[in-house]
Amino acid sequence: MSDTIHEAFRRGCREGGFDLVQPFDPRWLDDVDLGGHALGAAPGGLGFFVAHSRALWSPFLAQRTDETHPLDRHCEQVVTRAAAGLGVPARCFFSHHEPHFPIQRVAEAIGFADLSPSHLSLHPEHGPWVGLRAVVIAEHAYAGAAPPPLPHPCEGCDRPCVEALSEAVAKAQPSWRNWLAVRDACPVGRGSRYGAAQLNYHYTKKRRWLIPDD
Ligand code: B12
Repeated sequence: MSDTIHEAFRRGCREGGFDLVQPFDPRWLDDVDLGGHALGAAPGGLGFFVAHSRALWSPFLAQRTDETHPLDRHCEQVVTRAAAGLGVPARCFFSHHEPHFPIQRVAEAIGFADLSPSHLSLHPEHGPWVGLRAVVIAEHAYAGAAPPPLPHPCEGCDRPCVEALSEAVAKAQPSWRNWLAVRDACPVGRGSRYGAAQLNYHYTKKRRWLIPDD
């Protein structure tokens, strides 16, 4: 049953471009400060962490609607639909909603992504080239293993991201290229860097970049 519920949810997310879905036990968050957000999980609930790599881009372009914030809306639609398909009550927490849900803390606690000194979450394979989008808490038993062991790639790294971050925050108004420099400084997951269109859209939100990557 649990495998089926995992697979159905994962499939729904993957079809929308959210290729990184990790089930977890909400009890792993018992000691995490969620900044006042209440998960409302009954003991024994089932959590899903929803994120994406560069794999998001094509499905998003194909499915997007003509909204002011097309990516946020796309995320809400895909995740809400996948959650409804679980067939049990479920709550969705989106990283773009305010007050902000501390999704990076959750990512670390469930073994999804380590936190770097530049405040970026590093996925073991994709490094900082992931978007963290939603957490879903369902009324269903979690039947998996303990959190996966998380590599700590910043240990033993020269941490070039710290200098890049200092340069960004030293500016009264950092440009998107300053923020991009922080991500580019990280040696982890360089092969997963977003393509030109996805990258430009993520950083500038200019609609002219809503085009396929080569
Ligand atoms: C507000 C915000 C920002 C603010 C940060 C200001 C601040 N003081 O927090 C600004 C505008 C500067 C920013 C910039 C960027 N952000 Co931003 N941001 C957010 C957002 C929406 C909320 C953060 C928050 O308040 N969390 C709640 C608090 C309670 O959590 P927290 O654990 O205490 O704090 C974390 C963050 O706030 C952050 N943080 C805390 N203080 C500071 C100070 C500075 C200078 C920065 C840069 C970050 C930062 O790090 C903490 C973890 O270490 C999150 C999504 C989310 N819900 O988390 C995305 C998020 C953290 N951002 C993200 C990204 C990608 C970026 C940018 C690269 C630009 C972009 N949007 O593409 C840049 C550069 C980031 C960097 N580290 O280099 C991604 C990170 C993905 C990843 N792999 O880690 C997130 C998760 C959004 C997403 N959809 O994936 N961001």
